[in-house]
Amino acid sequence: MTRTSRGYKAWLPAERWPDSSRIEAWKPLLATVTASMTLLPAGEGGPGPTALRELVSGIGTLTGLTPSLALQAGPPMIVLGSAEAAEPSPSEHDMLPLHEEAYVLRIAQSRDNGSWYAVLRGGSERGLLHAVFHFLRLLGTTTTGPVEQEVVETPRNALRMIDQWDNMDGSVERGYSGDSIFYRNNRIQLESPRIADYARLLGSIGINAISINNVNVHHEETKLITSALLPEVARLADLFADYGIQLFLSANYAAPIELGELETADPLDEDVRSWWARKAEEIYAAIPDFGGFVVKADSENRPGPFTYGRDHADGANMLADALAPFGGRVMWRCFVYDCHQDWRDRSTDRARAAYDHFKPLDGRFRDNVVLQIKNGPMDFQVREPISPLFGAMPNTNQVMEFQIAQEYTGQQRDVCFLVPQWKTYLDFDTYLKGPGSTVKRIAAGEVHPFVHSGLAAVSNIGDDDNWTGHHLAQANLFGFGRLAWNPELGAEEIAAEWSALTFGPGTPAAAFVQELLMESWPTYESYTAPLSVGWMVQPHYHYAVDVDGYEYSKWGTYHFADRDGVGVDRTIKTGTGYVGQYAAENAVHYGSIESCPDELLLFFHHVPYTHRLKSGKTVIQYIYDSRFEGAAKVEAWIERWKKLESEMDAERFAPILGRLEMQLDNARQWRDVVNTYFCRKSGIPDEHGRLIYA
Ligand code: GCW
Repeated sequence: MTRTSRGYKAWLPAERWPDSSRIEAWKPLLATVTASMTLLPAGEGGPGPTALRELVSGIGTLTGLTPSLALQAGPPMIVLGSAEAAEPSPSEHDMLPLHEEAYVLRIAQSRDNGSWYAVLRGGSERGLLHAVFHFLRLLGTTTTGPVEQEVVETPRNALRMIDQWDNMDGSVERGYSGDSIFYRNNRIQLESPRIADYARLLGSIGINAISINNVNVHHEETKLITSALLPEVARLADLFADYGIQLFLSANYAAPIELGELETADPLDEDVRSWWARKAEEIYAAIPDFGGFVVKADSENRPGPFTYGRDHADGANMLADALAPFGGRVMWRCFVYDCHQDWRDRSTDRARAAYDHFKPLDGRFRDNVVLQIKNGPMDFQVREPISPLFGAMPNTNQVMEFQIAQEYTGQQRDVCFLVPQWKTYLDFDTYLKGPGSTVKRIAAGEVHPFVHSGLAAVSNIGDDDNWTGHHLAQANLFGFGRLAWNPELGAEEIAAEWSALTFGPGTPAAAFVQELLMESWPTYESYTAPLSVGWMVQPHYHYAVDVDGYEYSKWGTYHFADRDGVGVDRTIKTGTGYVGQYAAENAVHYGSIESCPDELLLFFHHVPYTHRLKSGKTVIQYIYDSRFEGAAKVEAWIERWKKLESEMDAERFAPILGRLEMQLDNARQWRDVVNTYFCRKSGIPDEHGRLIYA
């Protein structure tokens, strides 16, 4: 592990600006830093001191300057450049009280003597830390000298959370970038500098919560809440707190049994209730700022309240009551469905499950319970409609869960920049409280009066030197943080920002990477399972193609291809009725073959291969064309990437080329298997006579 490698530094300041004129232009501003005294409590950590340290070291890395430091009393604030110039002209915003995590950043030139200054003011030290990272992003994306500007930023989502699916044996569930940075051999790796470096990466993009173990909590991880491990967990909590990030743990619903202390986990049993109440006391004694629990219960064979004839509200409330005296929260996941389905049974529809289980419970959850709902009704496929549950429980706190780890979207071997996909969800109008009830507004708590809400996502990092396996997969982690802070940011804007920070502003590599990222989701979609029918992957493993891999399985994930057609009828009249879970506007829109958008057609309808899409193509011809186009696109990327060899560092050029070549193999295999499969089923040849192995 080389902490100095380019990949390791990711989007943070990594190397000296190549042009000395840029350094000269910024020097008057960057040579002096004046910070509020409160930022330097003797020997203590916390986001304030972190902010100052990050600023000084970022300036040093980019410019080689060592700013002189002056201290002054006052609220969390840093002034760069001429402090005298800054003081007499405070902008109006400096007077406003700011939300705790908000900040003002002003760069200006003194009217008196032309000297440059910048003022960074936070609503708290956490706000100031965000301001510093904003400023460093600005430095990292500029090719010119300072420009006058003023921004006031408040995070749109209160909760911006990362979920690690790390196990204590060192493995990572759905991890595609090596082993866990947190654990090895059932021990917490406290000695590893990577954990603090990861906190830094997350802090730099505005993440404010992290759950540090897999939602599938096995025996060893169950012990994270015991006196043996809590002191170590507390040290992790401190590392994250320095970057303004609150620590959560995934809890085993059956912990009292698993730890050998009780014989039941019945949420209404008094012993169970007081066991958890004592446990909460113990946890908060060790970690006063503990965030709470993430819980996967009665899902994929995990224990839960169903065992005792109780429901999810009983289960979640019991834990919530234990945490409430300390301000803790329960993130209760809604990924609940029958994973022992009989494929012969056409009446059960896995897509319906979350809504069917949870919707009737609206109003029964405590204020400190937050339902965590996956973005789609199935499972992080390359294309799914929005989960109809999101926003459908006006009296229950909710966060949306995305998956940054590319389980079904190329596993960080294939490039698939997910920000454009996430934006289709965030921008989606649910109509649940009239027009304009978009997912991003629901998540931000602007539609229903949620006490807690926001966005959560499954992390994609591991102990690979560059964190994410594929260098370009870092863009997804970065993008999630940026979007969680401000869902109005454009996908292209985020791609541009990340590419510039990572490959250097204005470089040919940054320009091409930005383009490639923006093409990557549609490309991945075009060679894998067509028109949102989903799955078609090798069971369990979920990367390579296997069209019928899940077709006769217990998992409820079927495409129903026969000789005449393909797709799942989820309509009210003839199908599973799933579409009826949406507000009327969307139910009607998706429910009719005429109005259902092409890209979601096979999710909602079973259609003949000869059905004409809105594009004018038949379904079968669309399948053939897009599979060929997808693989050809990857070929073209490789040719363009090769031309960049002399423009960039070998450290990243070769591995990225290697991944693109793997992606091409994968794309060709998908293309040929899917095309052959449908050609054999339908007997309809390709109009253009291309090679299909029928
Ligand atoms: O997508 C499925 C994954 C499981 C995962 C589960 C979940 C953590 O294949 O590996 O388990 O979702 O979200 O709980």
